[in-house]
Amino acid sequence: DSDTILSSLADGVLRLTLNRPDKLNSFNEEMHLALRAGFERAHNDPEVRTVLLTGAGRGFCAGQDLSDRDPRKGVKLDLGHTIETFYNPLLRLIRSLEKPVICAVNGVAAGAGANIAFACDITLAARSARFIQAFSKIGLVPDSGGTWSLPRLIGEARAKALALTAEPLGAEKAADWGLIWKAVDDATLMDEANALAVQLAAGPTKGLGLTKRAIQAAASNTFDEQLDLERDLQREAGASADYAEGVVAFFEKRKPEFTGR
Ligand code: T3D
Repeated sequence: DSDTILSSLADGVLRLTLNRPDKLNSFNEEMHLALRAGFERAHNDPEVRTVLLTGAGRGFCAGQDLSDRDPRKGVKLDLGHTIETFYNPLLRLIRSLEKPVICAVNGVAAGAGANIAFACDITLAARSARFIQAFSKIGLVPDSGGTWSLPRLIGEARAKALALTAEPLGAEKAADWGLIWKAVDDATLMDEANALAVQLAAGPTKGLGLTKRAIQAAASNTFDEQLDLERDLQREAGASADYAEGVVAFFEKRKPEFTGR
């Protein structure tokens, strides 16, 4: 069924909701393809100026649907192939999208579900949500960029402990440690996430996208390379219509009306 991802566009925000609540929104191939299609649309459709990703029901995402992985059903898979075919393209789409990706973690985020949340640009979580590197419980290795993002965001000691023990991490602590932007009351999560998404979608999309690119590039650049990159990206941002509008609005003492170009 094609309802595994609910998708709607309003106010420049493409809302993508993981929608397999009976399975805590764990991934099967169909949901992978539908989510990928959503992010591909975000890349290609200029009407989309921010993506808001969340989950339906009580969980955000429990990672891979393990019912597709039951060896008792005679299933024998090359997991490297499924990572290459499904998870890696999704993570690349999220990171390379030059528009803000907001994630509203409405409940438990386990396995790939947790690491997808950490790959988004701004992640808010309901206070009751928890993040679990569930991989080690079933003999697997963190994927979806987890071995890259965890040590960078929280350092090797915490990254290793989370990954090796699969101990659940509450939303507050995830925010204190810098894994996510903030933990908010369960009742206000979606209002806050929506308001932030609408605010960013009305922003200077070009400049926001270049900002995302610059910050991500810092992970592998030297200081000098980063200074050069800032020069190049500032040149590009400075040629945008939104920069002109921003400066004129400043002098006219009014709110800028950005068009995203
Ligand atoms: O295979 C590859 O392609 C490699 C890629 C791997 C990527 C990965 O993400 S590997 C990690 C896979 N995920 C997990 O190992 C997490 C498994 N789930 C859990 O550990 C727990 O469900 C949670 C900690 C996430 C939540 O616990 P709890 O107690 O809140 O809920 P629950 O009762 O365990 O789950 C509720 C239902 O969802 C339940 O179904 P039922 O009994 O009511 O019919 C449960 O079976 C189902 N469910 C939860 N997670 C999954 C799942 N069904 C299939 N796959 C799941 N991952």
